[in-house]
Amino acid sequence: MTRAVLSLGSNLGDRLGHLRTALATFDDSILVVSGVYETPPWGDTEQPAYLNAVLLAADPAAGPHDWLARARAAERAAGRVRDPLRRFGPRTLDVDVIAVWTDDDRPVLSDDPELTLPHPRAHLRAFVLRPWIDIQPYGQLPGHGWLTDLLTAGPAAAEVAELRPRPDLALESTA
Ligand code: PH2
Ligand code: MG
Ligand code: MG
Repeated sequence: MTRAVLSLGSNLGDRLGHLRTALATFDDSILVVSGVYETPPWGDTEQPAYLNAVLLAADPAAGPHDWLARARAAERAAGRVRDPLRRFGPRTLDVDVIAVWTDDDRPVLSDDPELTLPHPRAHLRAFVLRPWIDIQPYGQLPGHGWLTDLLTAGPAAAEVAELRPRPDLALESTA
């Protein structure tokens, strides 16, 4: 059994539809889904705004790499085409595995370049931390501490005000 926090992002085409494709892929394993936020592009600023959300999922049979395989399946289902020259460029759907915990509540740590855990840039990204705290107010990012601290004093704190909640675009959980 593992639990995972997954970050969803889309800035091409039917953005909300692509986030829903991700929800359909994780389906029964979804425990809770955050609100949707409209967020300015991070890392590569010459691209449209993103819709971002975060979900918490659990599965008795899934190991860390199974979460990654499902994330990639969701991206394929949304017609994602990778541009090797634009690492942080636009995409129909990006699903990132942010952190994974075992059933005895230990965070999984991994420096595998295919799946680094926790996600090495999560602590820098308001578009991950802000939706995440919606669903886990007392959550911690392994290795970086409380989400509340990261959002008020960490490198992402300055960007929080630039995110726009989109309550008009709620993602219903399929659970
Ligand atoms: N994803 C990226 C690059 N930049 N910016 C925002 N606002 N949201 C994203 O999901 C995002 C990004 C590459 O993974
Ligand atoms: Mg990403
Ligand atoms: Mg990704």
